[in-house]
Amino acid sequence: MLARVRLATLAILVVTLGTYAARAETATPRTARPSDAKLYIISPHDGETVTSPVTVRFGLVGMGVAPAGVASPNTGHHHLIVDSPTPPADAPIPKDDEHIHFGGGQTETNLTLTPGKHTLQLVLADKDHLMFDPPLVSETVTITVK
Ligand SMILES: [Cu+2]
Repeated sequence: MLARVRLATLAILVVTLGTYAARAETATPRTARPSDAKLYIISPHDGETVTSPVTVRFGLVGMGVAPAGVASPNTGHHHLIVDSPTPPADAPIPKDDEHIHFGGGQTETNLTLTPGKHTLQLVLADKDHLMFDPPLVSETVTITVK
């Protein structure tokens, strides 16, 4: 009886390990980053009422900015997420109106927004547009455009 239980446990373990190995092979490796790095939106502030176009300034501490495609330790480029949830960490950041890449190494932008409420969040990603490990994201800022 005990032997049968052990065999069943072993079978589950083998299946689990096999699944894990398959997943590890297909996942794109993410770049490690300094644990004390911090990403934040300098302006506008959360709750602020602004006029369009709004200047968004990107704040980064403990890491540097490099253009996309450039391999340099502890650097990345900014992504501004507009009116969209934080993108998943297991795929490159999408490139569309809600996920703006600053592959040139820019640290601010002038954003044209429609009147009403909008959310802004920064994500720093590596040269291949992949989030770091662990992800480096800012707090989400909610603004109102007049
Ligand atoms: Cu990018």
